[in-house]
Amino acid sequence: MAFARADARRRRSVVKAARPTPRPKTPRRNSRGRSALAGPRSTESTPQARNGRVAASRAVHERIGQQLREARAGTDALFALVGDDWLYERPIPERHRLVFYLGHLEAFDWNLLCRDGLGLKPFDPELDRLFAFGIDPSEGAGPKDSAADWPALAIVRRYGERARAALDDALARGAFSGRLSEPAPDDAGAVDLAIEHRLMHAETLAYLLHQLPGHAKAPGPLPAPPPPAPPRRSVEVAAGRARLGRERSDDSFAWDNEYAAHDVHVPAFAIDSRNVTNGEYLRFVEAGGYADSSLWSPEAWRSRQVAATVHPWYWVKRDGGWRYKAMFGEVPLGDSWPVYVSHAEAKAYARWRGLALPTEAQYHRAAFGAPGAPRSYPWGEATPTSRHGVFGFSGFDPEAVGSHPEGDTPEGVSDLVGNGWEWTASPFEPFPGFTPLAAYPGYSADFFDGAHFVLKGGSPRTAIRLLRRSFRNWFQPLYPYTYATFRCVEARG
Ligand code: AVJ
Ligand code: FE
Repeated sequence: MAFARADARRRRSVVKAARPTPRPKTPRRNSRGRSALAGPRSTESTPQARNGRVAASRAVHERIGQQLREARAGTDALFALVGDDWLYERPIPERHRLVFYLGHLEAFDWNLLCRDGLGLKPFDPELDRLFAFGIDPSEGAGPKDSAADWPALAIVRRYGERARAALDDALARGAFSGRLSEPAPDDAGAVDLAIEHRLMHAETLAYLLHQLPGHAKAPGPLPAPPPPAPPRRSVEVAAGRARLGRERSDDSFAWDNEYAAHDVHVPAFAIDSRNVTNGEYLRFVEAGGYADSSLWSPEAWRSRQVAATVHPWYWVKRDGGWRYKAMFGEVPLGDSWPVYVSHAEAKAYARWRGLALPTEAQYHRAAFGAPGAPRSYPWGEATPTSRHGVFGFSGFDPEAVGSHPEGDTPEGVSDLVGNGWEWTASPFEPFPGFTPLAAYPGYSADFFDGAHFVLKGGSPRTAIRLLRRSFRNWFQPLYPYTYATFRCVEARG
C-alpha cells in the first residue's frame, strides 16, 4: 500500500533527523531540554513543597482533565481546518512545518507530565526528541529541513494517540500531586502549564494557518466592513505607582516570568484611548513612513521586511486598492480595525507622530490602575466575556476599535485586553526575584536576550485564562505575523 510505503520511507528519515545533525546555525530552542528536576527537591521545607506532596484532589483532577480536553479540542479543530497535504508546508519561514506542531503538542505533554513527571517508560524516544522543541531563529537563519525529513502523518497521529492515552490514564488514576503554583512536573499545576502551553500554540498555530491560501483551508467567515472608528482621545494618567507581576501566595498556575510582584513609579503620561487603526496607519504609509530611515532602528531598516515590503504584512495591494488578508480570504481593508504590525512598524509610526510606545509599566498603570486599588481587568473584576472585548477564540480577525465599551477602563481607554496584543517599548526581561520554573527552565530564560519585546493584552485568538493581569507575551521586533497592534503615549511634565 502506498501509505505504508510512505510511512516506511519517512520513518527512516526521522532516524536521520533525530540524530544531532550539524546545522550552519543552531536555531534557538524553546526549552533547555529535559527537566532539571530529577530526584528529591531541594525546597522541601517551604509550605508549598510540603503541600505539593499531597495527592491532588479528585476535583482538581477533574478540572485539569476537563480543561485539557477543551484545549485539545481547540487545537484539533485548527488542524482539521487544513487538508493533510498542507501539513508538510512551512507557512512562516522562521518556524517549523505544520506537522511539527501536530507532534509537538503531544510530545510536550508526554515529556513533561508522563516521562519526566510520573517516570513512565518512553514508547518512542526518537519522536519524544524530534517533537520536543520549537524554534525562534533570528531573521535569515531559518530552518532548512525538507518535508521528507518528517515522519508520515499516520506515525505522528499514532504517537499522539498513545501520548494522550497515557496522560488520560494518569489523570483518571489521580496521579498528580497537589501543588498548582510553581509546580514540579508531577504536580497538578504542571498540567495547567501544559494546558497553557497548548493554548498559546492554539494562537501561534492560527498565525501559521493564516499564511496559507484560502483554498488550503475549510471555508470560514470573512469579516464584514466595520463601522467607523470612534474618535481618538488622549487620556491623561497622573504620576504614581503601577504594580507589575504576581504575588507568590496566589495558589494557581502562572509562568516564571510573571513573578515576582513589585511596584514601579511611573511619571505622568497621556495614552491614546484606542488603538491605531488601519485607516490611520495608511496615512503613515502614504506619507512615505517606510522610506524615512530616521524613523527606524538600523536593524529594522536593514531587515528583509522593510526592504521588501512597504506596508503591514496583513495588507495586500490589488489593482491600486488595499485589501486585508483575513483568515479565510481577502477582503477590503477595514479602516477601523486595529492595525496589526511588527514592533518595528509600531515604533516607526509612533516616532512619526512624535510619540512613543507605552512601556510595560505605563500599560499596567493605564489598564489596571494604582497598586492601592488594582483592577484584575481594565473594566474591573468581572470575568472576561464577549461583552468585554475580542478574545477567547471569538473569531479569527479583528473588529472595529472601541466596539466593546463594557471592556473600557473607567477613564475610557478601550481594548487594552483583546482585539490584538499591545506592543510595549519594554524589552522582555526578568522581574526582580525571577526564578525559572523547574518544570520548564528555558520557557522564559532562553529569551532574556534583549532581542524580544513584551506584549500585553490579547488577540481574538487568545484564550481567556491567558488574559490575566500578570501574563506576558514576547516576540522579536521584526516578526510581522503576531496579531499585535499598538497605541501611542506621550510623556508629560
Ligand atoms: C510566549 C508565545 C512567545 O510561541 O514561542 C510555546 C510560547 N513556548 N512553546 C512561543 C511557547 C514554548 C511562546 N510565546
Ligand atoms: Fe511549544
